[in-house]
Amino acid sequence: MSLKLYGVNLSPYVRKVRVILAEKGLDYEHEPLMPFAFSDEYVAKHPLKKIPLLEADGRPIPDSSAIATYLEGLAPTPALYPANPYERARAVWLEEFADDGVAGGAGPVFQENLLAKVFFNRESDAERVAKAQNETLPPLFDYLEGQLGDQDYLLPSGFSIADVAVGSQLVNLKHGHGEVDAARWPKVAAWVERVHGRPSFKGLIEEEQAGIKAAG
Ligand SMILES: N[C@@H](CCC(=O)N[C@@H](CS)C(=O)NCC(=O)O)C(=O)O
Repeated sequence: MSLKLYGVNLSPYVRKVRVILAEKGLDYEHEPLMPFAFSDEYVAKHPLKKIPLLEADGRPIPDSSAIATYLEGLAPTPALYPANPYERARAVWLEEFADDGVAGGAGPVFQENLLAKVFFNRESDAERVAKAQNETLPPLFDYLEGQLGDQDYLLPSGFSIADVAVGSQLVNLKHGHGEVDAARWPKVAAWVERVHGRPSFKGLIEEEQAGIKAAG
């Protein structure tokens, strides 16, 4: 089985897939494709013109959630989607909460405080950052604080795709010098440290930080 992943490592969706691959101990080739000016050949495989895309023995799988589903079937242990139907539905919901919700807060902070300055050579839009930090993210952190209760991870069954997906978006917040206020959301702040401290995340974060340092 050959696996080839397309997409640059600072994308939270590419990172989500790389964390899954690391958690499952799967080897893969990585093509750090930038999400601009896609070739016709790429668009034929991913008509939404986004990264990531995985090729499994040359067969294309677009979208991080579709890729996650594939990898779970390919390498069922350690399981990242719980077997219990309700827990599994919660895992899929929290994956969506990350990809469609947390991304809307962490993304602007990352784009304005990191990409604008380091990669695009323009001033950051402070108003956009303030809106993300003060309006978009707080209710999402409130929700996560409630989800965690006394648990180490977002689901009672343990580490899952929910932690991978939300944790991956919050790496971009960190890269953009945003943070989870530990005084206001102590459980979320501790959970972020726990998730980002796992070997699967830690290695990637260090690799990305080295790349950012070299670029800036
Ligand atoms: N739902 C998609 C989202 C992927 C996505 O938005 N990727 C961004 C990079 S972080 C992208 O390729 N953007 C290019 C564009 O929107 O033109 C997934 O989970 O794979």
